[in-house]
Amino acid sequence: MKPNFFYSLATLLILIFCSMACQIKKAGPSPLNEYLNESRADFEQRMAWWQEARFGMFIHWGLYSIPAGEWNGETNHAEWIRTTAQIPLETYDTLTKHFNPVKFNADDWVKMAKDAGMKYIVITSKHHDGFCLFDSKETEFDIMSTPYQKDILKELAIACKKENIRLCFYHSIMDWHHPDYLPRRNWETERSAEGADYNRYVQHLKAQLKELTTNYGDIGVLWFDGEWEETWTHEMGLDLYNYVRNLKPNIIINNRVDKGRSGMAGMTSEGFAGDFGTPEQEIPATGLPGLNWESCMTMNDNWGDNKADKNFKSSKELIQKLVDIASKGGNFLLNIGPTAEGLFPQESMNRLHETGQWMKRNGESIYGTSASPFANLAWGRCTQKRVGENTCLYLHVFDRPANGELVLHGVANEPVGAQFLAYPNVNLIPVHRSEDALVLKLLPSLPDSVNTVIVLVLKGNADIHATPFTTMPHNIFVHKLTVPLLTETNTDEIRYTTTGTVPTAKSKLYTGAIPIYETTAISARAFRGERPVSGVFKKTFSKVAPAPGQELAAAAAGLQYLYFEGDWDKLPDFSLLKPVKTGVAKGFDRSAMNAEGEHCGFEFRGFVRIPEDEAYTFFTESDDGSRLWIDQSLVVDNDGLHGMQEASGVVALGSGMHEIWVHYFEKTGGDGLKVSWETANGGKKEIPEEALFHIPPR
Ligand code: FHN
Repeated sequence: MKPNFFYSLATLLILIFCSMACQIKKAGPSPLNEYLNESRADFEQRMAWWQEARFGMFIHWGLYSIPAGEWNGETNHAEWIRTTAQIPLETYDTLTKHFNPVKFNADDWVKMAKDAGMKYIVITSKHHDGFCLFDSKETEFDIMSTPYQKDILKELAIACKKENIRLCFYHSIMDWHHPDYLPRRNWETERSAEGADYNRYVQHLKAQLKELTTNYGDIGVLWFDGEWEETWTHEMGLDLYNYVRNLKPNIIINNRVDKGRSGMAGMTSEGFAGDFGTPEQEIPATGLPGLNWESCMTMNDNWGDNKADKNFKSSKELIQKLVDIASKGGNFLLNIGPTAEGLFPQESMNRLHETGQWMKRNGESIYGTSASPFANLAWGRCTQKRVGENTCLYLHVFDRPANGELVLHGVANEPVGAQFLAYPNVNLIPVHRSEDALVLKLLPSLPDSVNTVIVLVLKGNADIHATPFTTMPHNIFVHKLTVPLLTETNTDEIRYTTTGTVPTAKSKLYTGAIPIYETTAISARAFRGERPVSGVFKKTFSKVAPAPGQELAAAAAGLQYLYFEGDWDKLPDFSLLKPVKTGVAKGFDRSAMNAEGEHCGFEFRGFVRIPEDEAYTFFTESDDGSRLWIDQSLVVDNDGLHGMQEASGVVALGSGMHEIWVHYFEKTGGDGLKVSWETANGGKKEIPEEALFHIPPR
């Protein structure tokens, strides 16, 4: 074999080795997996335990539990006390010297959660104040700097493992302590932001998340919060979601990791990260098919301990909220604010015990269930699950109907039988069919005054037909109205009448939105061939005379505005307040508000030019509350503390000028105001500036 062959071979081997060495050198840290495009099957598998669990315990505990809501004689504070009482950092930090929860017993806490029927615990590893309940190598502002000097989260991890309860962490993105977190509080004028590096803070945040997902066993959920400040961006949210999933691929992460949460209503906007929505202190009005969400709520009015707050919800309210949430396909995260000594408040323990008693008898009707197949039930709620070849409907009877009948419209299945879930030995409950409905006949009294659960077993897969409905938001018109009808069970045919009589198999087949020109009573029902298979929809749409408009001689463009400042939880009576500023605004322009965009309100006054006689639907979408009047009559009431939320109202107006007033207030956090209109048959859009006028003062 010729020498130059070996030379060529050697050269080739050297080249291959060098290129491999480069590859290895270039590899560096392994690239993050991309979890944002997870398959539906992988997602469902990861969410399965959480969807099965339905019920968890929230725990807000930290240095703020020491003052327990009180500071300088005020008693309306809680976990936000460092900000709401404007406590300087140095003063607040001294609380670490007094945090010594000698009565804390992790086993007791976990057993109380378990006995209450809860399957997971979400505890504040770090709240906005920056104090860490765990031993973090990233900061001295943690439990190891207190007299207690033991890792609370480690103790809880051990106790949770013993009781097969999933341990989860609430971790705040916003941090009022870390020197690199921005922005500073606007009242912390003496605390310089000099040298603060937000990107370095993000690295710190990631390092702590690595500690939390590495040192405490199989963490179930990372529950982020405090994502709303401008410094935290959508890109950071996507990156953090991916980062945490790479640390722990099966962990579940809420939607407050990113910027897509719609205020307190809590659901996630399209394209943002987060495995479940987080409605706070509220429950969605209806089920949200296909979405994962969890309503978090306090037992009283505060998350952190407030010793003056005795406004506890009753056990009955809490149980019915749990059922309402489960009947809409959601989870319930119920909060405890422990004392600085490490005890649950007695009122909380009582409620946990009573809820647990109910759950011991009826937990089957909550765990692993899915949302009700019925739009609404006047007497209570329904949850459901497949059991073997059959379907179990769990009928939660809050209020026994006077006639003793539970009427379930649209159930095509044959019933196998019905009985009290918690009292199976009591005699079976009679079930009979009445056309599309199954009717259960109840005894004069029910065994559980809070919520009696009846399990109705249906043969096979649920075959339940929704009653037709309309998307027409209001029921008045001036000239003509086109009424759409829909049904969720799209295999059915809809038949209808315009005389209000109940449709039969011979009634008109619905083929498209129904045009009406006079007051009309529409009645509709779903049919499968000749057979009625749903309940009956009935609604009357009324033709009304429009309120006459007026012509204004000296109208000028724009609205008058009065700008107020104050701290409100709902719209104040602005007529009793002195405005800080007044002027003329183009439309509903709020640029007069203070730099923080907080603790302020507006009254907009003027006229709106109505182009033609019609029924107009007006909308306000606002954070926080708003109201709208036309010709001094209230048309839209959207008051209250909430994220961007929309409300509407309808009024029939003649062409010409009509007086319009809008009141709006913002407390803290996000803010916004949009005022729109829509004609009965037209599109919805913001009221254009050119339609708004005022009468200049003489
Ligand atoms: O600011 C926090 C608040 O303190 C509490 O932690 C709640 C619980 O979800 N989350 C934020 C308010 O939306």
